[in-house]
This record gives sequence, structure tokens and C-alpha cells, in this order.
Amino acid sequence: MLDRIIDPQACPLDDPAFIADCRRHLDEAGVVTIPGFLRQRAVADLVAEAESAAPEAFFTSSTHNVYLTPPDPALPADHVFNRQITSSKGCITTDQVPAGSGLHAIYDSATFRAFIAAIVGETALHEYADPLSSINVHYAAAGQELGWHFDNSSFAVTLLLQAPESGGEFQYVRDLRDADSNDLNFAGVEAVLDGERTPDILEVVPGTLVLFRGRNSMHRVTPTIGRRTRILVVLAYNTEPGIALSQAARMTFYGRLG
Ligand SMILES: O=C(O)CCC(=O)C(=O)O
Ligand SMILES: [Fe+2]
Repeated sequence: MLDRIIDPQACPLDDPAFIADCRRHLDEAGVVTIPGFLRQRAVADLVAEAESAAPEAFFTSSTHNVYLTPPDPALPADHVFNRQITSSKGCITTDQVPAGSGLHAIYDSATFRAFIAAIVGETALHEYADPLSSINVHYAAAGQELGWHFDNSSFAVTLLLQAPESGGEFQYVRDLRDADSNDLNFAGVEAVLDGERTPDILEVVPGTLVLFRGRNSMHRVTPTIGRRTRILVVLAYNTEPGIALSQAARMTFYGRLG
């Protein structure tokens, strides 16, 4: 069944050598891309599905610092910790993805979960306890972007469904901070924000699976240019069962709790 959506030639989910390769690559580069993960037919179906759900998307435009924390009033407003960055996008949630969608089939698949878990070095992965946060489809129309940030989660799984005509580029700077030792690296972050340090660019075409460690690697998606909306799926897992996304985060990202 899953073979109709995921191409086993591009991504043999239960091949130990392939898993070991992906794992090594993630450890060395901080990111793994698997082009051709989705069959072309599946990409077309999922784009059509995402386009029909787009009117239901919740749109947000917000400002945040790169650490995704509240500002620190003890520091000057123009300090890098307090620098405000803009993000704007539309989003639909797990419960808005049609029941028969390939996205549920992928997300729920025990084989796929075991594949991701093995690559990121976890024993098991679990869905969110709330009905919104497990599968999100992001829409970035012309001018919309995701500003520079570090993720709170240790890894992210995404699937690009549709690339814009131009822009919508995923840029990143590896290991710019060390969250575990609380090293925020203000100078390094400032150099990137001021354009003094050139980020790496991740080449991603539609149908590619991306596994990214974004907790210490600062990243952004540049503004979409042109009339074609960038459409990206985020598959989010927890390493413990029964965990919901915080109410504050749900209100910010989705405008509702359930
Ligand atoms: O849109 C992307 O490719 C990356 C998304 C991302 O960085 C995030 O959701 O935190
Ligand atoms: Fe991110």
C-alpha cells in the first residue's frame, strides 16, 4: 500500500544499510535529503489535496527572536537576543488533512516511524496527543517567509510538495549555538543576521524527504517569489507518548486548541 506513495527504490524503508547511511549522513551533515521519496503521482495528488484545503488554512504573521523566546527587557531592544524577525505563513492541521490522505498513511505507518526513529537514534516515535500538531501543511504565498530561527525540537521531518517559481529557499548555518550548554553565540548569530556570514543552501525539489536537526543549526526559508505557493508538509513526532503541544503554541500556530 505504502509503495504506491513512497518509492521503495529511492527510499528502502527497511534496508539496514540504507538506514545506516542516512544516519551517518545526518550525524555528519546535520541534514539528510531523500529526493524522489514520494512518487510523482503521489506528489500531484497531495498538491491537489493541499490546494483544496488551502481556504481552511490559518494565516499568521508574527515576529519572534531567533531563539523563539520572549524578549529580555534587561537587554537593549537592538541586542541580537531581542532582534525581532518576521514569519508569515498559512497552516492546516492533522484534523484538516482528509482521512484517506497519503499523509496519514505515511505518518501512521509503523515502518516509516521505525525508519525515522532508527536514523535519529530514538527507540520509538509517537504522535501528538492533541488533534492538531502531528501533521501540518504549510503554505507560503508570494512575500511570505519563515524568518531565521532555531527549532525547539531536536529533529524535523518535512516533505516539499510544491516549490515556488523563485525564492522559498531553505538556508542554514550549522551548529551555530549549543543549546545543551546554553551557549547562545550572540556574535555568530548577529553575523548571519547582518549578512556577514553566508549560509548554506539546501537544494530541495518536490517529493523530497528532509530530515533536519534544527536545534543548534539556525535556518530560514526565504520569501516566496511569484504566483506559485510553496507547499510543505511537516511530520512531527514525540519521543514520549501522550504529549500535546502547549496551549500557547497551539494558539500561536493554529489559532485554536482543538
Ligand atoms: O519550511 C521548511 O522547509 C522548514 C520549516 C521549519 O524550519 C520549521 O517549521 O521550523
Ligand atoms: Fe525550523
